Amino acid sequence: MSNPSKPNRRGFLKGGTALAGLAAAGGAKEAAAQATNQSAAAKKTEEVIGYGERSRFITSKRYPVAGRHSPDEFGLMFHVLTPLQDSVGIITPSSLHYFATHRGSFIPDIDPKEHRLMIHGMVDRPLIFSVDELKRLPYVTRVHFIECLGNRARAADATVQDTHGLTSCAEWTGVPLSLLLKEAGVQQGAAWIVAEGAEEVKGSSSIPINKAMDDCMVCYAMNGEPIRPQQGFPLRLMVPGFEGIYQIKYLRRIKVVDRHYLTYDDYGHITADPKAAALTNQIGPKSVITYPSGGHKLQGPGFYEISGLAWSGAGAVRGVDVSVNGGRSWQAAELRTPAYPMAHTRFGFHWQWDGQPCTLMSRCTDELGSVQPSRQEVGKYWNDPPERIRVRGNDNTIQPWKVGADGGVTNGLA
Ligand SMILES: Nc1nc2c(c(=O)[nH]1)N[C@H]1C(S)=C(S)[C@@H](COP(=O)(O)O)O[C@H]1N2
Ligand SMILES: [Mo]
Repeated sequence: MSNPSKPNRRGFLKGGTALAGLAAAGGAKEAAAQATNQSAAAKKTEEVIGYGERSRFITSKRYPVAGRHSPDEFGLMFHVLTPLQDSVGIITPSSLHYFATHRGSFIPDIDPKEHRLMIHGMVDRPLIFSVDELKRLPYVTRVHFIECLGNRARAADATVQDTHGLTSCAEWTGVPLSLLLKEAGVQQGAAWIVAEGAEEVKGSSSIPINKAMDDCMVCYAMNGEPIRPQQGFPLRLMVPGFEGIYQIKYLRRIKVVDRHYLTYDDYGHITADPKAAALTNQIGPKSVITYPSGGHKLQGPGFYEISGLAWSGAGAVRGVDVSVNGGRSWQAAELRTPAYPMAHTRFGFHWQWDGQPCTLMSRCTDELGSVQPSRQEVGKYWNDPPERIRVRGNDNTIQPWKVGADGGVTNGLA
């Protein structure tokens, strides 16, 4: 804000520069050169302060899952992993949020002014919203994790980025879906919704109407700014606690229907075995130690603060236990952040390393009292032979990290 009683400081400075330029040489050439310098300076200012960047000494990066390059030779994007080994707190920076496309896709370049969301099907009043119209409505802001069903630890994985990097957590802002559905007037007999994205492969998923009316959000912002294109700009459906594939990006259509629709993307995520099918929509109680984890190196015996993340699709994290002896005994860790429902929660644990080889583990209990299982427990449940345990649905099994006598940390599944 300028103060009208004082001379305009910017105008004053500009005038001064112009006079100085004239006095020095008076040539048109010099004036032109000066103008160029000024616009270069303005551009530099814009670059340096317009939109921030991190220190050049910080190199933490996402990378694609093994064997699936992103972008591939056609420019399609697949699955890209968050560097959880470097994570602190619970918010994943937007630039490091994992991203995934169901079948490989170009990230669409959507003009938000052109974009529309249609709500139709079994409703009294089909509605079409522009992004600006949605932004006029009452909104909520919540912290939620997203996790892909493909987030499963393999013995060959070296780091926690490889074993668990297909989950991230952000602050999401949007309109409650229930508000939009009530506005449209859901008809008797409606049982599901089908949500569809705008990109060329039209990612879509079926969601039960009770979940849609409960806590789903039509989001337009993430971590304090418009959602990034890789995360679904300009609109994304948030289905808290459900596996990633339900969180429809580039949301353009919600159809209210009377049954579960077998969409292109639901296919492959549902199975004829109801026991397994029930495991594929809601993420189970899960946790992982992010420090120290695979690839870290401890600098000799002494004090270390074990740090990790815990989450559950069923609600808030109630507690986390840590074992420093491969699961023979467990001790309660401290929760270091608020335990928001369906959000990553940071835990910490004081540890004196005696220099002996050992195995570190963490185990989450959620607000329902459900406890994260070990791989052995899951294998027993499915009657798998111990050497060939196959985790069906969401892999929420306990992750062991082995600490060697040299302080090197490796995957305990290997
Ligand atoms: N429109 C659309 N929405 C989508 C997808 C997609 O390919 N298209 N991929 C889904 C999958 S498989 C996951 S795991 C999550 C990933 O969300 P993110 O890319 O923001 O991390 O988005 C889901 N929503
Ligand atoms: Mo996914």
